[in-house]
Amino acid sequence: MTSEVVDKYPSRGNASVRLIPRVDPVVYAPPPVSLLQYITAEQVAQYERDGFLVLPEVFSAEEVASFQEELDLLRNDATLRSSDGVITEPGSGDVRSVFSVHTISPLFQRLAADARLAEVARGLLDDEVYIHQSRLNYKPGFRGKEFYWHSDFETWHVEDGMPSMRALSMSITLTENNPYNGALMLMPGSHKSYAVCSGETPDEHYKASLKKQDYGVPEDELLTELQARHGLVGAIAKPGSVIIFDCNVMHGSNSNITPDPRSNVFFVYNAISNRVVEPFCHKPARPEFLGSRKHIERLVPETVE
Ligand code: 6CS
Ligand code: FE
Repeated sequence: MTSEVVDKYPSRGNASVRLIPRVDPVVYAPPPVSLLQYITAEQVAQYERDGFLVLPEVFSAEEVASFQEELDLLRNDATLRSSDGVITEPGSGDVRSVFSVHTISPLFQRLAADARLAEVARGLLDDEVYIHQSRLNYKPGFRGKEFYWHSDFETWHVEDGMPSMRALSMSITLTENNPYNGALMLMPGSHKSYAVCSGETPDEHYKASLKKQDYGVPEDELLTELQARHGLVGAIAKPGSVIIFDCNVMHGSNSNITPDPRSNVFFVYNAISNRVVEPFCHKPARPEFLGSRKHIERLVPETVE
């Protein structure tokens, strides 16, 4: 008898569309003293309450310049461009995302393990961590399209088989994130409710959803209810800042019609004890570049000299 993992957060299919309470903690242990060099106890409390936190200008101008150089190299890499892990914008050939940058770029591999990120993730999740997913989102000027409202966890649970809400994203801003060029928008506190979505997950859904997501998107009335309860905040930040956000916080970002790109690199830290199982939509698992499955290795945080 195979030990079926209990689906704590059913969504899509015949699940009924509503908000259900989160049954998992947000912060899994009080911050150890070693964490306080990166994040204060007050900031941990704010993260627990809101489901996200902006740490301003964590990385130096020199570090940001090296990330931006890598961002341009990857965008202009002709071989990479033809791979499945590179997604272009709907309606133009502009690069929208490059996935799995922690496996294709030594620089971003080192950044994912940087203690300023990995130690904080280990502390908040109170476990060893591995990278579930990484990506560069370019949000280019003029033609960078929106990322509609969603909970990352709903997709990672249903389509990747992530059992519990014991994961978080760190988005490092590589350009200005201002109110006009498509900064991340979040509903503070929404991470404590799970928005059950409607619809049947299409086969190979990711081939469409990474350009424009139509499934795993909450119904209008749930989004209206969540905004009424929690309001809406823009994560406005200078380059080199870190936006930490819980896997289940409701977020999205608008299209960018300004000349200024809004480019961020994202690392998704998942607790080793929360490694993915079979997808809860009972369809074939998504490819490795979207969700680590075959290569799950504990991250060893590195301090930069
Ligand atoms: O499907 C995913 O995993 C991706 N989709 C979105 C809109 N955010 C999380 C992740 O990058
Ligand atoms: Fe997302």
